[in-house]
Amino acid sequence: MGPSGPEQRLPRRSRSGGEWRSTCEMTTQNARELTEESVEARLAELLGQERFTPPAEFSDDAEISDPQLRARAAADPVAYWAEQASGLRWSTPWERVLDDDDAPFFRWFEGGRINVSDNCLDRHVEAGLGDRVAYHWHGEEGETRDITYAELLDRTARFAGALKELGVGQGDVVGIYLPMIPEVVVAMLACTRIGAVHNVVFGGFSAGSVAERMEVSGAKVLVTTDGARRKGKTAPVKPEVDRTMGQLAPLEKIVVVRNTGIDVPMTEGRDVWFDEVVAAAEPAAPEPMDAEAPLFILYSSGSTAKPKGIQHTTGGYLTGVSTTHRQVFDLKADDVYFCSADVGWITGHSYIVYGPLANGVTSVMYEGAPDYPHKGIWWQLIEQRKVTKFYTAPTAIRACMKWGVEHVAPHDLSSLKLLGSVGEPINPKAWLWYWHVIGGENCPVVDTWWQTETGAIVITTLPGIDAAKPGSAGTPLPGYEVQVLDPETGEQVTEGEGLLAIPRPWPSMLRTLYQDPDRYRSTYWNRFGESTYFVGDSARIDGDGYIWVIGRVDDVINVSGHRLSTAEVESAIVAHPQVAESAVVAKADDLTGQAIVAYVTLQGGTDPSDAVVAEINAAVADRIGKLARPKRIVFTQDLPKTRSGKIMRRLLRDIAEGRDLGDTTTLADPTVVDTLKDRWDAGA
Ligand code: 6R9
Repeated sequence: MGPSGPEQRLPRRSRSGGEWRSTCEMTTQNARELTEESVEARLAELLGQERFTPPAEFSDDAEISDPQLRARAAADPVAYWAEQASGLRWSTPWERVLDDDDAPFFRWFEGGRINVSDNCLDRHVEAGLGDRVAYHWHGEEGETRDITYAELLDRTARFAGALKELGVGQGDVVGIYLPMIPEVVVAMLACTRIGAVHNVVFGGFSAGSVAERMEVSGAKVLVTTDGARRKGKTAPVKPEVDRTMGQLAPLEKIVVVRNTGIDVPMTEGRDVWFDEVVAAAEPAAPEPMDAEAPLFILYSSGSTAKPKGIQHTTGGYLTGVSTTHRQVFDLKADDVYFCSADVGWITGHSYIVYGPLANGVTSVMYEGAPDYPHKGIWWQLIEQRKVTKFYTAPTAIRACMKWGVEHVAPHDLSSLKLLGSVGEPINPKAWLWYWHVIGGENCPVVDTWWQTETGAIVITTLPGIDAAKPGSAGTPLPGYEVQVLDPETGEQVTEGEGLLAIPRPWPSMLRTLYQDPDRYRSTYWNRFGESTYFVGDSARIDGDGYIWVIGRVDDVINVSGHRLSTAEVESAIVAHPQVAESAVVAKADDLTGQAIVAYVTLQGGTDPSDAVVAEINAAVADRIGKLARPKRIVFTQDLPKTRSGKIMRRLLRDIAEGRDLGDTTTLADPTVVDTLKDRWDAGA
């Protein structure tokens, strides 16, 4: 691909850096004197404040400063998205921006050809930015690696060549099961370079769940590692992969990244070392891909035990993530951006890999946990790398609040200019703590609402022009329309509560569920018709059009911003030979947002041995991952069921959250809940 095509739209350098910095330093000076008491007192003062307007220094230099942009985009959203897409490098221009002939199977930028790795790497290197650092990688034990755009391009092109030599071609699925190391980015980009479809599985999931996802997606190659580090310990990964993956028919090759250096078994003819194939390979050129060619599948939890293979495509996804990343994070060429998510989640895909690289910014990538080697590690990294934009989740903010300001106070956070939040509703107190303690009351906080399905941020505040209301995500970004609909009538609610819906297609939307178009249709397009996307969240809209997301309306639990399905956890529990039945519900939790509570009936009695409890927990950890282990398991003789045999989960949630149970007359046996309540209160 040549350097022709539209001029690349890279962020400008910030104008008033010096002025801004001095203001920030003043506040951080105060921030260093933070105590729990001073913070408590300040938050109490701020709790009454409904709106937080952007600091003037920020607005003056904002990427989006035109308050009319939303209105202009709304007048012709298709033209607006075409304008955004033209900032990318296309090898063949599109013929039609939006094809909605076969709704809900929408197509964007039809006829266009584009390569994602070309846009994320080659384009910047050709523009002379090869020496710019793409990632400052920080390991758990304090190691650092700086990877420039030129280096990332070289590694990616070589690994793409290696994948081709291993028999991977356009449309083939490649599984990626790696910790937060630079190779995860190389592996993803290498797939996009040759049109292979990646299927990244979060490193915190068990090898068993990886095997399941590899099987259902028909992955040909899996890229994994010898072992992973977590909080000072090394966990073997490859032996676990072998144990669960050995029998998978379509899986032809396993590529192993040497990460911890532990000794691992390699199967002759099937397993190869990443560094060896990269060294031996010829670099591959980026292959122009159809705009609608599948880019990746990412499994996400739905209402049933079977995870949904959410499928994104090439041109629309890249347009959505690059546009929203630039606008929401107010990108400047000298930014240092840090997103604390894991690459295995959609936040990592869109806002650690594709958005930041498409925009050519420098990111910090951290391998470890927020409390290892110490509870101030993020703030230390922000200070050391002079991070300007930081993006994390409410659950992490609440954990930091609990750990105390003493872990923040020693660090100079005056480089920060903007803070982001994602994954679940952020409660106003956590918002205010973030704003006051981390942002020094000088950084806009953007609460970004979106989903694996939406691919990119949909609702938030434009940081240079919109006031933020703590607890509300804000309003739809330009080019999007979002509605709150009455659950009974489907009518639009202009002020009040209802179900969130998106009545118009957008470029980075999912295109289907992998090999399951019927489920795609029935999950998202049945409730309000074939052109209105059913989100699955309930929300309130206020008189200013600000949206306050309440939570999921399906059986999806959100633990620390991670989506898990109740059915998935239940199946893992009932797999235990002594378990007869299980019902899993979410309980509100101060730290993790929601926590998992499992009600379990055993074959033969309600009093399990400690071994059974441990085995149930181990089964959940093995099938799904440690994060899905129930916070509490209540053993019971019976579960509350309707006469038709449906478990009444509402009652189980009420018991767990200590609410009044209300009407229980529809139950087949109303005494069941009284016994359950007693067992709950007794801590059984
Ligand atoms: C990006 C991501 C999606 C679900 C979504 C909603 C919840 C995400 C939120 C939020 C309130 C926010 N959610 N961001 N709720 N405010 N800012 O998290 O994707 O893992 O697919 O989860 O998360 O319930 O429907 P995903």
